[in-house]
Parts: sequence; structure tokens; C-alpha cells
Amino acid sequence: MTKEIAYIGLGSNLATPEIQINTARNAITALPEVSEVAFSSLYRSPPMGPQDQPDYINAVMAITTGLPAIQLLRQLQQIELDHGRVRKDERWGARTLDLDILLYGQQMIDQPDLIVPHYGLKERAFVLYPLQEIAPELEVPGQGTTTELLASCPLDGLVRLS
Ligand code: 5RU
Ligand code: CA
Ligand code: CA
Ligand code: CA
Repeated sequence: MTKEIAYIGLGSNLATPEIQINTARNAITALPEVSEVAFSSLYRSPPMGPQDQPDYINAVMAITTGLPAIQLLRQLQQIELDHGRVRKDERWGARTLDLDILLYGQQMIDQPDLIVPHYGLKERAFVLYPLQEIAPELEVPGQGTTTELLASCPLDGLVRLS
């Protein structure tokens, strides 16, 4: 059985975000064929994109998994629904829980439902800082290490919570 290390971005800005992130972490770890390797600090930041919504709490976790990337995505989408996520008309609006596959081994995936490395990774402080915290030497396929990427990414109001 071939296992990959994958990195998942977690975000929430509704319904007590810290609780959403912590229960999502437990739900991810509870998945069959998924084990937690590392979990970053929690970070607070103002919303990027539409700004008429609450601040976000974000974190990044590393897992090992025997699940193919698309099956991992389906499991994460189910956890989003279990956390009360509802589709709204407004793009990029507030949500109880958002789970993104940031990286899946060194694979580059380009399918209708799933693009890896994640599209916003290199310019989003709320992704890059927590990722760099748990994987400073990590090579982002085609883009350099997380530490190199972070050097040209402004904090944009990001605060690490203790
Ligand atoms: C446009 C620019 C749209 C950047 C999006 C989050 C973006 C967010 C999040 C914070 C979105 C996608 N802001 N905005 N944290 N997600 N701080 O998780 F990220 S919508
Ligand atoms: Ca498990
Ligand atoms: Ca996202
Ligand atoms: Ca998402």
C-alpha cells in the first residue's frame, strides 16, 4: 500500500471558528487510512476576497494517507457538510468550515474537481505561514520551498494565536 503525505488547509469564520477547526481536526484524524503527522498553530486574519464577513481562523495539518487524492477530497467535503456548511449565492462568502487539499505528496493534479498544489497557496499568508511552521523545508512542486515562498508573502494582518 503506497502512502502519501498530504497537507490540508482548514478555515472557518462562523459558529465559533476555533471549535470548528478543532472538531474538523478530530474528524479528519478519525478517517480510515488517515493519520495525523503535524498540526500548526491557529492563525487569525481578516477576510481576503469579499470583506463584509468575519475574520477567519486558519490552520494547516499534515497527514499520511492511503486514500487516493480524489477520495480524500470526497471525505473532506463530507466533513464540511457535517459541520453545517451550506452553499450560498455569494462566491467566497462566510463558511463554518472549509477544507482544502493543499499538497498531495509531490503530485501535480489537474482534474475538474481538484487542482493540486492548491491555487492560492503561494500568495495567501493564512496558508503559507502555518504551512511553513510545520514544513519549512517542504518543496512545493514547481514553486520552491515554503520558506522561499514565505519570503515574498506579506502578513496581511495574520496573527498567530498562542
Ligand atoms: C480571494 C482572495 C478569494 C483570497 C479567496 C479565506 C482568498 C479568506 C480564509 C482568510 C477566503 C478565497 N480569508 N478568504 N482566510 N478564504 N483570511 O480561509 F482566499 S475566500
Ligand atoms: Ca485515522
Ligand atoms: Ca479555501
Ligand atoms: Ca475550499
